[in-house]
Amino acid sequence: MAAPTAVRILPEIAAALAAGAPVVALESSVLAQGLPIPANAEAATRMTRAVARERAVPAIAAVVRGQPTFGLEPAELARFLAREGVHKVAARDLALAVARGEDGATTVAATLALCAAAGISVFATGGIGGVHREPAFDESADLVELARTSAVVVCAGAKAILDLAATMERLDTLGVPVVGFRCDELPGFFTTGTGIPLAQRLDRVEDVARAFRAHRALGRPGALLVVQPLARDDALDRAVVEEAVVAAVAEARVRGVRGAAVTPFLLAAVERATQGRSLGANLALLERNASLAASIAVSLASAA
Ligand code: PSU
Ligand code: MN
Repeated sequence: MAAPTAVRILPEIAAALAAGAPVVALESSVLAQGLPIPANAEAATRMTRAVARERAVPAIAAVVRGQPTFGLEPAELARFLAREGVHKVAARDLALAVARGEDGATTVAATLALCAAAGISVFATGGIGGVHREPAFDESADLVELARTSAVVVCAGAKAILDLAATMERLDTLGVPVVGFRCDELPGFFTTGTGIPLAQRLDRVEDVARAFRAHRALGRPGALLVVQPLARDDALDRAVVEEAVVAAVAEARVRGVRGAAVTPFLLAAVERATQGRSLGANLALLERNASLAASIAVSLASAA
């Protein structure tokens, strides 16, 4: 499918899209805001390699000096990893980042918007944004973009810093199907489980591909959200994470952290409270999700 000229797509990715070959979109906000230096470079390497290992083409989304982009040149990636002057770009910020010629790292919401523009239908991330614990009216724009972008999105659930039950209810209302890949309950991002049951479970990549084809054939506007837990060895204890999150939310309240700064602040606070163990889990789940997304993209491409 011909890509609109508004999005710059690196040749390897454009060729794959034109040939109907598997492509996996990756977001850049997790690299420029979600993870510290140098773990962010490790995340980029592990995610892109995981996609390539499954024989799909990785496509990192970003706004590069005002240009919406899939695929970063090495020097551009280095700039984003160094994160100086790189803004966090959510859906609402896209047009302004372009108009201002900024470097922008795209969140799940903004990456989904670019996926729709470029015709990319599989996307891997760590954990989606959702309904915050407080204030509860702080809801990530990820949710509404998931409701309006037809794509398979692979994640480890919503980020543990959120109100997960409320986030699931919002996904329900928005008509976003949440499918457990080899799991029956919502994974807790850093933890394998949350006790929140899922209505749907699939155990095979081909079944996910089939479900997405049905979803698309029905003309459903939104995403198919595929959630998978990290491996037990990489997961953190639920009580440890919960305690860290409660402390992080309290600290954010005291410091008056608001808006787009909330999620990066809470992730960094949880990392400190778990002596960096949440960081190891975050890297592991990013790689695992990239790998599953790539297999789904391969399956979709082979049956096309
Ligand atoms: N997943 C991670 N780390 C992150 C994020 C996701 O493991 O930093 C980012 C994503 O880009 C997601 C964003 O879209 O956090 C949500 O931010 P907000 O709550 O402001 O919408
Ligand atoms: Mn918010």
